[in-house]
Amino acid sequence: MGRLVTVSAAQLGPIGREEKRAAVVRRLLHLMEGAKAAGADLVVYPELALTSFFPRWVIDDPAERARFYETAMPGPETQPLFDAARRLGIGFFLGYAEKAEEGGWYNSSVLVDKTGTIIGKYRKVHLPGTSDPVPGAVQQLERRYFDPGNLGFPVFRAFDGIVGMCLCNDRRWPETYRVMALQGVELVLLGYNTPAHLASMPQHDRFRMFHNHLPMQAGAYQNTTFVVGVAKAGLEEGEDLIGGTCIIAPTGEIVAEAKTLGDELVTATIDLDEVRDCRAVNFDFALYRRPDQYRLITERAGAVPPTD
Ligand code: ING
Repeated sequence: MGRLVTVSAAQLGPIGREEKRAAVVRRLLHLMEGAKAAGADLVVYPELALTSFFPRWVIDDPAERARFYETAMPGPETQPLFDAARRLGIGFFLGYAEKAEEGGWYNSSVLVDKTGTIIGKYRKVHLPGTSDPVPGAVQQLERRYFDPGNLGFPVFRAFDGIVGMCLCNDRRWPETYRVMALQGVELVLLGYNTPAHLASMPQHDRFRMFHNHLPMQAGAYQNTTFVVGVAKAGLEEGEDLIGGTCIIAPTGEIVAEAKTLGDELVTATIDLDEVRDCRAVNFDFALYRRPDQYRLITERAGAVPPTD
């Protein structure tokens, strides 16, 4: 009998700019109750799951911008989530915009156990887009509204395994999974807000879902870990966001996937012991990896071609 964990990926449909936190939390609670009814030990919400994806707008008024951040987690408006987790006996991952007590603004997530206690926090490392507005109506201003994550890629003993977190663009970078895999991660939880159209590269629109699943499947396979990727989806304030919420096995196969662009639970029971079997096939890190030959990965940010 393996280490069975039932996970519910809780995809969210659009969240309006003026949608009240309490209304969003009611949607999250409804999904949490559905996850519990499906037998889930853990429910995974998207990135920035409490608000509309506000980096799509230029927001110069500091008070208006502050509206989108949480000054405490839990705070008064999110406390019901923690209370429900304790009452139902289910854990959760929640993505949110964090105004840090020590200063700084982060695109963050928390991992919460079945008693409603925060096990760990993550702050998004890879911030896409621009610091300044670009021509056009739809922006990607995460580098304007968030500081780079400063907590690394921690992993936590939870849900009978080793669990890690990342957020959206992080899933496109192999280093994300590898740093967690070097700490023994068996289950990576992530949320995303990914536009279906990039004005700067319309010819890549046809790759959008392929480039969503590919890095998560590769990350799962190359690091022998489960990956749960959860979308904020649908037409949100005029911007099409992709769905594709999924649960991926350490073989790289997608074992469950969302069918809609709205609030939808995608649930699967996974056996964390499958990680050990996949590692045995090819990925015995200690035996096969050659860090002495990989130095450039940590020493160099941008590519430097040969001079000759
Ligand atoms: N969103 C997008 C993502 O990485 C993006 C940004 C979209 C980058 C498409 C490249 C191509 O999924 C966030 N929030 O990171």
